Amino acid sequence: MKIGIVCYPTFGGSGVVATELGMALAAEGHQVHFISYSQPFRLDNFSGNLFYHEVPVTNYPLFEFLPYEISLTSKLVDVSLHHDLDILHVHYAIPHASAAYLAKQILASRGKKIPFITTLHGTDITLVGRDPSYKPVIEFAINESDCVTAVSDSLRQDTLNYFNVSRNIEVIPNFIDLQNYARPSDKCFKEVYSPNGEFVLSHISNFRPVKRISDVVRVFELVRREVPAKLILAGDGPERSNVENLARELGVIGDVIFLGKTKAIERVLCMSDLYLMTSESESFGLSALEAMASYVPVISTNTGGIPEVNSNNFSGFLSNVGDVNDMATNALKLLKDKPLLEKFRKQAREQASQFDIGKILPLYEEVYTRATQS
Ligand code: GMT
Repeated sequence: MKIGIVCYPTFGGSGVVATELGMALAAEGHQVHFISYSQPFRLDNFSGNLFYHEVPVTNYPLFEFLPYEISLTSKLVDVSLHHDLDILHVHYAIPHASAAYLAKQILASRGKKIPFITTLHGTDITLVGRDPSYKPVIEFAINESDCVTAVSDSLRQDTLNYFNVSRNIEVIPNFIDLQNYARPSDKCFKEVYSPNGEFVLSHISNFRPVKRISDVVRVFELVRREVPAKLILAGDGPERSNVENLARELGVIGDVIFLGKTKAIERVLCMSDLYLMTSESESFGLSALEAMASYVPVISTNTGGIPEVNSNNFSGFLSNVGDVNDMATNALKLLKDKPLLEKFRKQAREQASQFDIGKILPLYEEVYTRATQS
């Protein structure tokens, strides 16, 4: 099949999932065309059936805001026609679903029929999409999609609650390629950050308020009162300086390592003993799944789709949003009991294996087949 995949190229779960999906589809023999405004950061595979088309957003002195959606639509029309695509798969509804809808109409006027799949990822529904300045367009584009998927049942429910959606939403969970995540070993170079064998706790995100990273630091401070520990924070974003200030105020800055944006996610997880996810809202929590695949138990909140990923008292523990005392108690329960930590490490990996790409890829292929045949 010839598949056009639209995604945001930046650091963020939706772009990661779209890119990994595209690369896996290409490995299965499909021809995959990525369409994005810059090269997706995880797109590092070369193969004869992988292509990348950049959306050039042209500026003009008249424009105060760049017309990204129009440029994207034109690129979708162009690539669909010239590469004779069978299907478009857009990740993140805003504005990708509405651009795909318009491209589909334009292509129909030129005699080419092409269905489009919309995958909802989270903030496109729970934060941004609900805003009245986007809602009517997003609602319409969801209803007009040939197939709609959501990355968790929680996100499916949120979509039905917030929007007037008349069509079926299928849940296809996010995935990881288990073989890319290794069991912690000497090759992790853990001693670089933990020279005296301190426990390593980690968190990876885009440092947006929804992640509540100050809670990560508060949990860490409570843990470090009782056991020697280091905290690795990977990523960057609007909350970074608040988080640094809090770490200074709490007197833990010397044990917190700010890595900034990094592609070396596997390396960070490889040296981690526990992963912290303190989000206020999370449709899935891809980084928690990546941690579990790396044998790292997850101490998380119980919001949104996280309970569908992190199994309480098995792959980690779940607490109410903001309950840093409970999260610290759970972390210490594992860190103070070596056999229990080891048991949870194995269970985390076992839980992650349910989301291996080998199980999820056929679900997307089945959706594509159905959409192109109807
Ligand atoms: O979490 C973010 O801030 C990034 C966002 C995105 O659009 O890339 O992540 C969303 O999609 C991920 C992939 O499906 C999910 O794992 C995240 O849970 C979801 N984020 C939220 O719902 C806040």
